Amino acid sequence: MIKKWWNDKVAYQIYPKSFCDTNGDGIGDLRGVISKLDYLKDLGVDIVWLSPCYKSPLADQGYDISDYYDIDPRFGTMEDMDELIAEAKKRDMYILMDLVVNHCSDEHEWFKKACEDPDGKYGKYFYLRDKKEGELPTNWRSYFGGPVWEDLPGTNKQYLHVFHKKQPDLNWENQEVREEVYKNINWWLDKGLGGFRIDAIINIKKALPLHDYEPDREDGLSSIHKMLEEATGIGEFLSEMRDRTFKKYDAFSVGEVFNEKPEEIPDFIGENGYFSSMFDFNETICGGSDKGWYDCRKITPDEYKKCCFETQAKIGDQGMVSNIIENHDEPRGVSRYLPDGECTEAGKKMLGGLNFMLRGLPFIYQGQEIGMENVEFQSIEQVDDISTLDEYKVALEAGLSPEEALKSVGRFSRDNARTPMQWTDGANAGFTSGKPWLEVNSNYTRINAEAQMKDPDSVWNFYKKLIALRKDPEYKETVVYGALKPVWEDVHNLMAYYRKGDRTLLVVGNYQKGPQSIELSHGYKKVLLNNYHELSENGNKLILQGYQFLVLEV
Ligand code: TEU
Ligand code: CA
Repeated sequence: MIKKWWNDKVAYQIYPKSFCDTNGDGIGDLRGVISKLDYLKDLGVDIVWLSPCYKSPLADQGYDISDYYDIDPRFGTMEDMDELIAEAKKRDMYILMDLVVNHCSDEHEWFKKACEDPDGKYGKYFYLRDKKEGELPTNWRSYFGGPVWEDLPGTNKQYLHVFHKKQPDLNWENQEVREEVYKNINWWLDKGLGGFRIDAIINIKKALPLHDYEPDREDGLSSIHKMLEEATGIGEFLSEMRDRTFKKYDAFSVGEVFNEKPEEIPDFIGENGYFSSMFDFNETICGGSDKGWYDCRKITPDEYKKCCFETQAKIGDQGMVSNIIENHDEPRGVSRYLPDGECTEAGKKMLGGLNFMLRGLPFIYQGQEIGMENVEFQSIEQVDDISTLDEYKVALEAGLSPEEALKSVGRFSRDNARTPMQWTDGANAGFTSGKPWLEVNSNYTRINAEAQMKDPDSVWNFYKKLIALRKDPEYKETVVYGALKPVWEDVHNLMAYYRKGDRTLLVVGNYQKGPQSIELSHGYKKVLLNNYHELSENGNKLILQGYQFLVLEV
């Protein structure tokens, strides 16, 4: 495989609104990110992905952009952004921005011009259809609930929005739209970005002509996924974008790609793939339900293992997947993937280690490095996330009581990952001197970065060791490029795999509270990582304690 500059790097996702507030307005900002670059460097982070901070009404927390060439004043100024890029560069770090181009904001000038003249140039930037009383152009359900068609203000037309109604879909079939996107990407790359995370990109290709699908709920609507499964030809857009932008700058691009087919992997992330990488969402999809979050279930350790190994087998050495346990759209990984009541320090380190040591690029989401956990919502009033509020309604309509609905939907709420970063045990966890835009998780006195940086046995220090191992000259070739080979796959609550390069490493996690032993017929050479202080052995048998995690050179 041709080696790329980003292969051996470690990435970190920042959700700016909840990361660090420096002007007391309760909203995280770019100056806050700049102030924490040394914290990230100390941890060992190389690449920083910023969730959107462009001008936006924040209807979907910035994933609804009203000016792709400017920073929203809530987050700071373009000068702050330029300073952040420069300060990162001084530290050999790279900044990725979020490329959100399936849709823009309904407050973008393009959309305003489309309302003024729906038959003119900018009307063609969107999907518009003549309004017909009592019927919709298509019966698709928005990701955020309800139909995907909304009246175009001041006209007799309707416009398509697969997400929120304040996020009108851009018409990628229109070459002029694509040119606008490429121009913006290159403008940002010329400013020194390391690349982009590519938002919701599978949605840009609609199955044409637009048509209805079999309704799958009482509301008579059908999931967008039915349309996406039928859409063909996205490769034309993605290869054009690659050739017109990323490739020219050797930029890193990581796609938010769902339900790609195995035969498409080389096209997506191969040597000349549309993107450098794409995220593994297999674990997040497992246990899901078309009915809604209320009907989703927590997956078991054996399912978690199966999902990880399925992705690894699908990708093989065709490219580099990006591995996560959480992000700004998902609940906290340690609350989701560790059995209820067993969200322990040892478990958090084991989960982090098992994911981190997989083949691919590790992405740490802000707070994951200190083991931040889900929120215990007491009332729906505490919830900000539009997706959660919609899913709560779906749960009530399905007959759950308000308490049951909040509890069942709260487990999967995106707000679990959007509560402010917990820096200290001081007021507002050191996130802001003002009133935080979203309540701080009340467990910040127990879980915060300041305390963990001082504690050699903390989750934070364990992540620091994981990152150091990835960069260790003796082992980095194996950790970065080594083949992954599952072992003891059928053993219950045990996740173990070899990484085989110029060295051979055995990564093993005892994914349960009770002990279990493994037998190493050839023994081992060295313990490289252990989330316990000791390792009990009996000949070639290793007796693993609850949630014990090891990396052994064998
Ligand atoms: O998410 C795309 C996506 O697949 C969402 O529908 C996701 O499944 C949903 O957030 C779950 O509730 C991207 C961004 O990551 C997300 O934050 C945005 O809301 C969305 O696109 C629209 O830009
Ligand atoms: Ca602020």
